[in-house]
Amino acid sequence: MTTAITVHPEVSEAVTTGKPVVALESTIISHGLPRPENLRVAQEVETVVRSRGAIPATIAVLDGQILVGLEPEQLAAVATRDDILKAGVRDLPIVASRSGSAATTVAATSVIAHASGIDVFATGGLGGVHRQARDSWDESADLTTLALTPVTVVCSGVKSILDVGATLERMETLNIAVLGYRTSRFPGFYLVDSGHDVTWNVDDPSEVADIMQARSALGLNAALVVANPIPVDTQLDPDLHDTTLAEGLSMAQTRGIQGKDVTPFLLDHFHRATHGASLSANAALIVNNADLAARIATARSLAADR
Ligand code: PSU
Ligand code: MN
Repeated sequence: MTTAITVHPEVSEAVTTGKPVVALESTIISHGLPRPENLRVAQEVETVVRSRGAIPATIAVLDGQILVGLEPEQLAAVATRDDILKAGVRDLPIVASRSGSAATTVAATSVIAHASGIDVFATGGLGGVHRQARDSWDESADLTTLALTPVTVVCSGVKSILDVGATLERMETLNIAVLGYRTSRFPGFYLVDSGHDVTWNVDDPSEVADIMQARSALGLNAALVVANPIPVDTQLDPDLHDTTLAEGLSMAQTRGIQGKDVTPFLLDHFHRATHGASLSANAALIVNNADLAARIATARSLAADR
C-alpha cells in the first residue's frame, strides 16, 4: 500500500516532528455504537486526546481513500452514512479499489496506523476467540494481525461476548504481551474484571513507554496490549451483564448470525436489552482508553527526545 494512505496534514506534521499521536478505530463508531450517540462518542474521544496535548487520528476509508485523521464532516460521515462497511485487513484493498467506504476494525486500524508511523492506538475491546469457536472457528483477525503489528493498543481487555480465557491463551501463543493498567486482573470490557489474571501490570504511562522502547530495541513485531479497566462506577451490573449475554448468544444462534456480523449483533443486543446501560459503559471505557493512550503517546514522545 505505497500510495494508498492519505494522512491528514496535522497528523503527518505531528508524526514527522515526534509529537504524540493517538490512532483511533472507526468500527466502534459505525458498527459498535448506535446513532446518534456514536458520533457524540467519536467526537468526545478526539476531544479527550487533544485535551492531553496529543493529536487524534481516527482511521477510516471514505470513497476509496484510506484516511488517517478525519475532518469533522468525515467523522460525521462514518457515523451517519448507510454505506459504511466493516473492513478488516483483507477487505482494505478491495474497498479502496472499488471506491467504497468502510470503518476499520482493530486489525485494519493497527496496520494502517503502523504504516503511517503511529504506534499508540485506543479502542474499546479487542476481538478474539468466540465462545462457539470449537465449532465455528470464529477467531477475530485482530489477534493474528496484532501478532505482527508493533503498535501499543489501549483497550478494556477483549469484548466480554468472547471466550476470554481462550483469547488470553491465543495472545500468549501469538507473543502479544498484556499489561494490566493498575490492575492484576484482566478487564472484562463492560466489567472491571473478566475473572482472569494478567501476568504483568504497570502503574504509569512512562512504564509503558519504556517497554515500547525495549520492544523496539529488540526488533519485536508483536503488539503490546495495555488492558485498562472501565472506571468501576461506570461498569455494567455484573448480573445484568451475564443475563443479557446469555440471551444475546442464544438469539444469535437461533437467527443464524455468523462471521463479521456476530460482534455487531451482540453489541446491539446489549445496547437494546440494557436500555442504554451498556451504551454508557461502552462510551465511558472508550473515552477512558483514549485518555490513557494520549498519556502513553506523550510519555513515548518525551522518551524519544532523550
Ligand atoms: N470495541 C468496541 N466496539 C467494537 C469493536 C471493538 O468497543 O465494535 C470492533 C473492533 O473494530 C474489533 C471488531 O476489531 O469489533 C472485532 O470484530 P470481529 O469479532 O468480527 O473480528
Ligand atoms: Mn469473527
